[in-house]
Amino acid sequence: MARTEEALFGRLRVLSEDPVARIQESAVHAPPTARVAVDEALEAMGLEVLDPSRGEEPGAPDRRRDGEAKDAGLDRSLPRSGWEGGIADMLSRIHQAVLDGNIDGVGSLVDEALHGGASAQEILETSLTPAMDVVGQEYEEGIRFIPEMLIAAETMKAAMKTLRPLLMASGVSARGKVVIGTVTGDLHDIGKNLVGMMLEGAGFEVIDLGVEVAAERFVEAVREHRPDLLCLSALLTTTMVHMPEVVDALTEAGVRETVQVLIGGAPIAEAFAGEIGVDGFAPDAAAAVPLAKRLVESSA
Ligand code: B12
Repeated sequence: MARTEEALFGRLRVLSEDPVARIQESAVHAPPTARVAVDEALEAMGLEVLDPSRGEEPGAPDRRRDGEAKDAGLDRSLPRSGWEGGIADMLSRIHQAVLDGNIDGVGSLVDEALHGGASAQEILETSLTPAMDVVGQEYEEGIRFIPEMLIAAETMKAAMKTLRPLLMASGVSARGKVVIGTVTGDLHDIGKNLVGMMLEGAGFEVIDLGVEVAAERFVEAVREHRPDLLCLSALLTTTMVHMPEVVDALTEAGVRETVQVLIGGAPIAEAFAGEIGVDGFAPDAAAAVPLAKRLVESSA
């Protein structure tokens, strides 16, 4: 793929040059605070974010993080002030933190809510999960774009760091277990990661096998983890053909009936899912969440 080849999705421009995808923001009119947060989420995924409106080149110093974030009042070392509005207000602030992508702030909000008397389950069910539903819905409606969805998913994950042990201790089980991976020969993982994050955000326990996962490895993981759902991703027309191999391997191993199989990726269409006998296809991460919920509920 040539260095000049560009793909525009949402408000991001991906400059696809091996070995790392370089993402360049197109002219986004977002405030500095939102830009810093989005950039951080993308960089956490190993992507270099460049802003052409500032003439940024690969390797240039990060002026936004050092300068504008402080100018915009985003000095993350400052403690957040408390509030007096009671549990309902705390829960609503956590909900809002996910919508705002407040990755750094959400942990202390969750801590304060727990100290204020909210239960982990209440925070999950009243604040976090509904916020992710809104994020998915807004993505479908074209109000949010991939970066905002990523950052909301990261915020949810940050909140779950505190909540997960409490939920496990209190016996609240995850919505279901998911094993996810990109099929053999395929290195693309941005979309797969996004699907994994959104499913995690929706309350699933997600086991990510990574990229270039061979059919036998998927079978092993199904035997080992006994997931409710197996998610397969492929971004190349040359690798989507490995999806039926996974289905065949599951059948041969006698575990096909124990798991719902959901597939996705840019070259995949609904008809292909029907042809290869999987249980579902979703075109994007937002659509994957309700489908995953339906599949898991229907098999319970
Ligand atoms: C970034 C990128 C890369 C990066 C990957 C970095 C990474 N860590 O992922 C790098 C530079 C490594 C790369 C390499 C290659 N790439 Co590339 N790449 C892209 C690019 C530009 C963006 C993909 C992306 O991340 N999109 C953003 C994410 C969010 O979207 P997504 O992946 O589609 O995922 C969404 C949905 O598809 C869905 N989804 C995805 N997986 C799953 C799974 C489930 C279960 C569900 C339900 C849904 C789901 O939900 C996701 C989120 O909403 C695309 C072009 C494009 N517009 O797609 C080309 C593209 C996919 N690459 C292409 C090619 C040809 C290659 C190379 C073969 C180039 C080469 N000659 O070396 C290599 C292959 C390497 C390999 N063995 O895999 C072609 C594929 C053509 C084809 N149809 O086969 C594309 C389409 C470019 C093009 N126009 O030709 N690539």
